[in-house]
Amino acid sequence: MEVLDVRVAAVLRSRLTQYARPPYVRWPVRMTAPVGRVSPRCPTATGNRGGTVPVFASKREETEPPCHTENNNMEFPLLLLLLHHLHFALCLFFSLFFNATSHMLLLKNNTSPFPCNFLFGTSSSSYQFEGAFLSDGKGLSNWDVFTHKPGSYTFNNSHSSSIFCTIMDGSNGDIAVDHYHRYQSLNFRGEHGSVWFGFKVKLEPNRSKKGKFGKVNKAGIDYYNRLIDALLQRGIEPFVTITHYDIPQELEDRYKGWLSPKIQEDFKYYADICFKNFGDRVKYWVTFNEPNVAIVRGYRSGLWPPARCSASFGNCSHGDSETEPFIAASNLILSHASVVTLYRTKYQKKQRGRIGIVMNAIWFEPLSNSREDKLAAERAQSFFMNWFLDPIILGNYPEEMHEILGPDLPSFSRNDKQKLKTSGLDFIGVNHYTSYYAKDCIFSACEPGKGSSRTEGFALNSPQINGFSIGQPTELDWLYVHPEGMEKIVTYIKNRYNNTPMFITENGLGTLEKPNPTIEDIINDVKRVEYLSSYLDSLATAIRKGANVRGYFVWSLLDNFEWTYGYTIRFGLHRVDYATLNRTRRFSALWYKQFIAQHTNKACLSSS
Ligand code: GBH
Repeated sequence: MEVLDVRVAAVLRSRLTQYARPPYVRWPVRMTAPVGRVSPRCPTATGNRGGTVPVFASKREETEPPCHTENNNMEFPLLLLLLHHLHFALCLFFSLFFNATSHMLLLKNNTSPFPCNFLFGTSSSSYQFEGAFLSDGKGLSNWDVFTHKPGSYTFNNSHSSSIFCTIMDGSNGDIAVDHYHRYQSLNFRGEHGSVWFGFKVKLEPNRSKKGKFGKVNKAGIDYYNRLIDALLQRGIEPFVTITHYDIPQELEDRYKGWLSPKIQEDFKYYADICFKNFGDRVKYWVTFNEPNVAIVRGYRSGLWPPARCSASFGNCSHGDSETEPFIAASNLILSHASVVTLYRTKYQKKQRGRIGIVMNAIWFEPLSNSREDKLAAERAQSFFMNWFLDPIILGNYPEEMHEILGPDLPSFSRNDKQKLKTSGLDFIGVNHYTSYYAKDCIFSACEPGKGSSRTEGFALNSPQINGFSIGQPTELDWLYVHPEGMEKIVTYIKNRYNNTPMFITENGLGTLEKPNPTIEDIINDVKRVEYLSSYLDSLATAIRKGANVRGYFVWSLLDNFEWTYGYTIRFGLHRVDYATLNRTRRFSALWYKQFIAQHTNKACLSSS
């Protein structure tokens, strides 16, 4: 059966304010906005915090571009972007659906190393795809607010004055690829997912219930129900992430988001709604996407919301890069544990699904053969990935973290430890793109600052050190092609965590597009195919050697909103024209389809 796998984001939409507004308005559509209504422009006045709508201008001015990629003449500038919705984004990963049974059978007479019920698919996320950021009563997420705030990227408007944005191309996810409105044209088969979109679940705040959201937004539930059903009808397995970076802005305003232990209760309440409403059909749940990235960028470098850091780490008005990431992480880890416990005790027996977490996983290669650099590579991993997986799977933080951080590492109470011990996870999701070198900074000298700080375990990590490059550079400064890293990271995780089942939940190559591209430029993405093919090869080697890997999803189905990079970077197997939102299938989509067909064995399908 042909199936696509898509990772869709759904969102819990918490409402801050009642918006009576047209369903979908985008600049330069003329509208007059009453005070308090959202006006989608980034450079709004500061000092408006603490109200119900912290960031937006009270009056819309039609003459100035918003901070999304429009320029004066075109509604969408060249590289633009997509969508995404609300809070606590629920991401669905739709996997290939092979009438899957839960055990792994190796194919007979088949050279393919991929087990016969292996899930192949693609990934997506709600803020990056959905758009419709104010539709159907959706509330504001921290990313809705952040992308409309003033930041350090400068643009000139039509009056030759400057506007300052948080996103490189001045864009945001207000529209993204408009999946919210395009699911009717959902057509995955053969086209590898022309469109789909996530759900919205909206929670209405009810302040009388201390620290909790109140009513659920029915429109949101309905939307995600329609989406899940549409996927299943097409033979696509939904693989759902409850939180892909964004959380309701309200939680930031009310108690500082992840810095407060109160978030554990709200997160559990939200997850319960997801399990209750969708768990009859969703069999793969992910609590968090890349918490290691979200926490580091939110609380150490301050490049993402809530933009907190200390002066030597970035440019923030508040924060403490040496302590807050560890506090936020600890609340997040305990939130994961509560939700796993909830699923296990209330739903799993009946719904028979599995639950895990997704980590960003970089392979850290020692810069030299010295013992010091080898230890540094271990420390880099501990301070990046094991920081989260160790407590969840092994019950406590890595030893190196205790040694280096001392009391700055929050300790787990006896109760917490008990909770961690009984929850755990059913699988580890691995997002792997790149490898970095690691170099010792304890016994040898390193430049002070990011990349070698105490918060990173005194291990300098970077794709290039002292003129040595870990692999072929790409158009993205953070992504170097080093396919061996796939086998190495998968094997590392296998050994450290007792061969817990793994899914490669993201892997892909981002590219830039030249202005006025020809159709050839758009379609002929040979580099992406080479990248994917080499990484899949390396994954195959790890599986042959015994790694328990059960699925692989390409990031991404479509070009989409790439966070700080806005719409300038393209990861899609399908290209999106941001002026029309039309999609064009790239060569890589065809190649991937064939790859899946070759590695799927009919005999296996019927026997499983
Ligand atoms: C994934 O993270 C995300 O889960 C997904 O949402 C995203 O679209 C995808 O990557 C592709 O980017 O600004 O130079 O400091 C992968 C880890 C962490 C890689 C943040 C890019 C920013 C690099 N990402 N990082 S930089």
